[in-house]
Amino acid sequence: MFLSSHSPCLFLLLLLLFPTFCISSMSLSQQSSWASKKIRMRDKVRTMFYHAYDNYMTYAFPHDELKPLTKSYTDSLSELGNLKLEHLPHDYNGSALTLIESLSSLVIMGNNTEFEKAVLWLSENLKFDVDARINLFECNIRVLGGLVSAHLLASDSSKKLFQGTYNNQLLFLAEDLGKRFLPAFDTPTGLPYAWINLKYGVMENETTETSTSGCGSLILEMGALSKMTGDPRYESAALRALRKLWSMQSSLRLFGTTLDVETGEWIEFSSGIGAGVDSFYEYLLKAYILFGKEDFWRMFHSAYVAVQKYFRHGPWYHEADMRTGKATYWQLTSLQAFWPGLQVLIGDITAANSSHREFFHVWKRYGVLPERYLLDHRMIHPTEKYYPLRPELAESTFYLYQATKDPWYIEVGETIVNSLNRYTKIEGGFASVKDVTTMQLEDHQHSFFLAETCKYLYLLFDDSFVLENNYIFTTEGHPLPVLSAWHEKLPETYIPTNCTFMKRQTAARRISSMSLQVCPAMTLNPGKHVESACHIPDARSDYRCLTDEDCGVDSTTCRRRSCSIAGYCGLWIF
Ligand code: DMJ
Repeated sequence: MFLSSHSPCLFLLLLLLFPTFCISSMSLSQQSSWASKKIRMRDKVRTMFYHAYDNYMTYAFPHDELKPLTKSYTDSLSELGNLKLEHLPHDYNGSALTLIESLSSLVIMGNNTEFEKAVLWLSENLKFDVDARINLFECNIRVLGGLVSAHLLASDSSKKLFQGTYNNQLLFLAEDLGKRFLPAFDTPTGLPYAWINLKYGVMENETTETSTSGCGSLILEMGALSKMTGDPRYESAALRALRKLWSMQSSLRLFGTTLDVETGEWIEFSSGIGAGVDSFYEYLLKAYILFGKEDFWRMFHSAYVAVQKYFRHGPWYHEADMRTGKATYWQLTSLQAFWPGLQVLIGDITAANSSHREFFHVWKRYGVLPERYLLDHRMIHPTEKYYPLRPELAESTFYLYQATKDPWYIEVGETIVNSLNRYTKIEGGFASVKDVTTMQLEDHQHSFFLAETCKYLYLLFDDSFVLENNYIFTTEGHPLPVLSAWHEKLPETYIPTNCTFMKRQTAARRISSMSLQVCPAMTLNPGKHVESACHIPDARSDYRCLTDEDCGVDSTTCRRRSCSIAGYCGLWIF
């Protein structure tokens, strides 16, 4: 972590000053060669990001997404519907989606000038009072999440992202959008419609079917919007939907995949941790980290135990019927690859590592991850052979590297980067893969390639952004800071720095409390004293343990860590 943002020379100097820094078994020359590899790889990812971004800006902006093969654009996202910019010509149909999605990545890559330019453009041109039918879930994670996160970054005076003055323009946009979401929740159950017209609300004869993620993954963005505006309606609506969904769990504590928002009945009883459900689990844990409400932890705890019990088969996760717990589909889907990253956040490193290895195996076998792989037949699903530049494997690789500092994950990242450049990079940007068996391409560069795929790869090789602050990433990869003002548990003393400190000799060096959370004591020097509002370090410096007594208190949640069966300190729930 320390090496990533510093040159090898600085590293050598630090070693001279603080010999105990060299705690790993790696030799000096190995350490410095890893450090320079990380810098090289970071630069490679930056080049990838700008290749995607510049081509989008040239051929697609201000439309939604780039079509890199034909160097044109698309506004008709099947998942997102269309947003319009009112002042533009009548036939214009875009929302500059990829620009919104790129905001936080621009900040992470240190491009403040482009960030400011983008914010100013959006504040002058983006309007939501348009006759457009949008998907609530997608619009929430991509547009609302992108705006909320960028607002928090822009208004963080310590970051000095703006040359001029920032007047909360993004917050006003976010609030306008949030208000337009509210009619979707006006159902007998409180479960929101999946689709809503931004100008007219819920359309006549609108479908009443939605997904578990569609109802259960709104709380981070809408909760943050309420905290920032002081208007409780967004958080209340998201919370009411989540609670209703929660009440619909089976006696086995499982959930289905699709449901009816008017009746509150399940439609699809089979589910897993992939499509239609994934971010529901993710948001239970992340809402706990962001808001510190004990209830979120309890929900996550119970849901996680059920997932491990009924879906897990060794390193794989199949689907099961929520009523019986019986396995339904033995399939690995590319969306499931986010799960190891989530497991890292609770300290379940061993399980995370073993699943991650299997996903990486499949990646290596095909060059990228096929959308669906049939575990029972050991073959790709005949109609889902595509890879739309998804981020999930890169995301988990980033988390696992944070937790273990095992250079193997750097190699995994390098393989991912090389495959993306080899198979998907073309002159006009990065193209999705239509068929991973032939590597035939498809004319689509999804916005999440810039919001997530490039971002997580960049953070894997250069984590200076998370070192300085404590962020939780939304399901679309937009960072939200963990603030005591929004948090039920964090003490006031957490406010000024939002960081923990490691005392080294006389100088205190800032380290991220996220890194402590995901990486129990591992990045610390043995024998050094760690101070934070509530953090108590683990007894052993190698983040292993024999009993709970060896584990300290987590700095972000102030919760006691316990010792897993595999001997890791973490926010274990068993
Ligand atoms: C992203 O839009 C989000 O991560 C979502 O939760 C599911 N996955 C896609 C990208 O694969």
